[in-house]
Amino acid sequence: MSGSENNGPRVGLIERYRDRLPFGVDDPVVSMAEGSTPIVYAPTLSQRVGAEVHLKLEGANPTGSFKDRGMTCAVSAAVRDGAQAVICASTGNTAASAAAYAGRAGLRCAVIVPEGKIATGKLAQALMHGARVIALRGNFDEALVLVRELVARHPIALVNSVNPFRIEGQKTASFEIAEDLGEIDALCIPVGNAGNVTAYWKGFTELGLAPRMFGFQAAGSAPLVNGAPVAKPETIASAIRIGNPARWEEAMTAFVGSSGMVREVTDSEILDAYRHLARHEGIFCEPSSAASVAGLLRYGPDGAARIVCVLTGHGLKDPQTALEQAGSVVPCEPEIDAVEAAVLA
Ligand code: AN7
Repeated sequence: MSGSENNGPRVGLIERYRDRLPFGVDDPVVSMAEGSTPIVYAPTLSQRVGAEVHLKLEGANPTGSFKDRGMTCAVSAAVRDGAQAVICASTGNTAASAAAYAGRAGLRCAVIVPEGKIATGKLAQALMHGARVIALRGNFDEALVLVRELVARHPIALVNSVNPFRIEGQKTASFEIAEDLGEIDALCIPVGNAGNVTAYWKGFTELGLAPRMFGFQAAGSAPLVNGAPVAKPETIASAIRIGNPARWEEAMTAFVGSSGMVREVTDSEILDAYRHLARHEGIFCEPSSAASVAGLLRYGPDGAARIVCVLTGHGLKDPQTALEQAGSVVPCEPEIDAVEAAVLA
């Protein structure tokens, strides 16, 4: 049989894993063929840390982040339940994903984001997909408290990761890792609101697997590391600028239950990993995603031989940070001597 055989269009994760998700065959499915993302071997990282390191490219999802895994489930369930509107608080990616899936489902969508603190691409996405974008003069944690109050007053479906369907969808990333690589020893993952590490651990647990969960928070926003909420979280990694994670207990269960760890990485370590991935692995992720690799580089594999780092979002989400971190362009007159000098300099 040839490898070019046509197996039909790629399916989304609800269809792929329906037997392990809370959806029946007749339930409505709002999908854009999310999931089934690449796992790419990382030669330079493997060499640097002395272990086999793979990268799970969640930026390859339809809206450019892992949030689509949870959102296909949360929005499909909202449609099944007859919801007319969805809402979330967000540092950006949840907003972009909710807006896209709600648009596709014909639902209204509102997103509450911290004013001036979300990456440009994410803002553009939420607006383009037709969400009502509310810029809160406050941080993510305040936004989450307010949307929870709002949904208690109005029949609007909350699609933050406090929604159990989000966790169900996101756990499928563990299934994919197990199918593609077999058993792994450790998973390195950035931690913000702590939904994703909760979901990965649930997925591995359902498979009877227990890789060590190595979670990483930005040093200025590290409540789980400190053991106390952070009132004014700060970090260049705006996606994980979160001071009071909603899935606090579940995340700690994952770290303890897997003999893992939750540790911090500085902004400069995050940016070093971000640039290394782009330059030497050919992979452009957003700064928050690079926290997984920054943590591995700082703390080492700790005995793990085969490791997956989750790269949660695409680098194009945040062109501003990229341009600040990269070299500058070379201006040039349209003449061969000038071009030659510019190219060979
Ligand atoms: C790229 O979009 O919280 O620990 O509101 O966008 O499950 O919160 C985003 C989080 C990691 C952390 N990497 O995941 C939001 C939001 C990226 C992210 C995280 C986020 P969680």
